Amino acid sequence: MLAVNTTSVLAKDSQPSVVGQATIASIAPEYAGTLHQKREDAAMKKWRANRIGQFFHFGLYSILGSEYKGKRVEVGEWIQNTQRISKEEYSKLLKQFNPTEFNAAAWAKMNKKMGVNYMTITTKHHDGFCLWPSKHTDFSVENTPYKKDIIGPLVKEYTKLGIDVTLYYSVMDWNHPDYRVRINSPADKQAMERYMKYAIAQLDELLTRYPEAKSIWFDGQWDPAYKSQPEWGWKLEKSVRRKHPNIIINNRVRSDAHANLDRDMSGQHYADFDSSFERKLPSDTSTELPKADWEACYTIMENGWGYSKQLVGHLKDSKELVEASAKCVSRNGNFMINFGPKPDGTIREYELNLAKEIGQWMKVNGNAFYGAEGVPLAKPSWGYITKKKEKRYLILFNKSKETNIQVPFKADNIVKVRVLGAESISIPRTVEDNGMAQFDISKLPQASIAHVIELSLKK
Ligand code: JFZ
Repeated sequence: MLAVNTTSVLAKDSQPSVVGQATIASIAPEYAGTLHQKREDAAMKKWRANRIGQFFHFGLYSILGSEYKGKRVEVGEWIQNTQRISKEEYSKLLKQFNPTEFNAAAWAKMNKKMGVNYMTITTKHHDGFCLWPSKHTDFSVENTPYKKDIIGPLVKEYTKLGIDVTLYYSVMDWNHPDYRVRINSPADKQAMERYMKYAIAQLDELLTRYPEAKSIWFDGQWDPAYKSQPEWGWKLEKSVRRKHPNIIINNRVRSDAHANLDRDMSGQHYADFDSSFERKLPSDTSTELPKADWEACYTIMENGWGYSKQLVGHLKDSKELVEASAKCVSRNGNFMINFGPKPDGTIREYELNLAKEIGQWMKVNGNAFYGAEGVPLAKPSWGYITKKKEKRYLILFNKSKETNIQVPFKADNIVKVRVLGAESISIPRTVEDNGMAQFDISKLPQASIAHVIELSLKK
């Protein structure tokens, strides 16, 4: 047995290096970032208008619940790697995967009520286990006691409720015999080339089985072998686009000829949108809006994405998640909230409660996000501003600190002011010397999450 090529590196060990000054011309053109401006076709416009999404990490690791041999690990879906569990040992979990309570319609309904417009599911995470019965491998749901496809029912039920489905696919694969972390010999290169054919065939299979899918969310592109051969990711991306011309692909799909991840050496990101804002959001000190489409994702726990039996450390609550959503939309980004379902296929109480609280808020205030975008203004102290046509939405998070808020719009231009869900509350206005509006919000009761004041501006 080879001792090498078994341990993938963690993403944070290989952050993208952006040179910044290089020109596109100095990069092998086919491997350069493709996005010099936003895609404006209908599919991309829909993706952008969706704004709020749901993420699920579900797989064999869910069975372990972030614990191995009595020890808790922080990142459940990485447990095979961090606990050095052999392939043989890990694949024994196949015989235990039996989410008898899994109910795709119930998940979809829960997310519909939560007010999310798209959903991303891990069809295959880094461990290589496939949640659909892939004809290209035995390492799938088909060879578990459960036997049945998980992806098909999800695609069907979510699509039925008008929620777009994104298929997450990890390039990194700790199970496939041909996958290589590093290329140390011509044989390694050949093996990895066979693996790339496997990945292309699997993506073709996914898009054949689930043509309703709107997007592919790639991940795990940072191992040295994959990122050192830019043509591999490039071919993967091309093959997906050939199969499904409208598909939307995130930038974790490939590298340039200099092994730069996420963005090429000129700072141009790959594919259709930038998904490298993970567990972190862009700085809000700038008034300029990002030029490219982007998406951030948060998990409820500090770091883990797959199920954890114990919920420890800082857990995000509905207010923190809505605030992160507001921040993303106010900077023209999308936001995805991750849940880690239990091994029986149900969603834990904590996450169901979050979904409920967020849903109650979205029902009243979701218009401030759906189809909305940011304004190129400094972030106000009291919260965030979004816009949609002639409407402006003031999303107030820090009300307790202020009774009067500065509104960065001319008082003369504001034709109507209303508090969403509390239309009877009046918001007295004054005009500042420079003509800008100031609102007295002292009559607004304390909100459990945030109040939204909708302004209609003159057309
Ligand atoms: C990746 C996965 O390794 C992880 O298990 C999870 O699926 C998450 C959504 O994506 O983790 C990453 C990827 C990129 C960074 C950090 C963690 N990054 O760019 O900082």
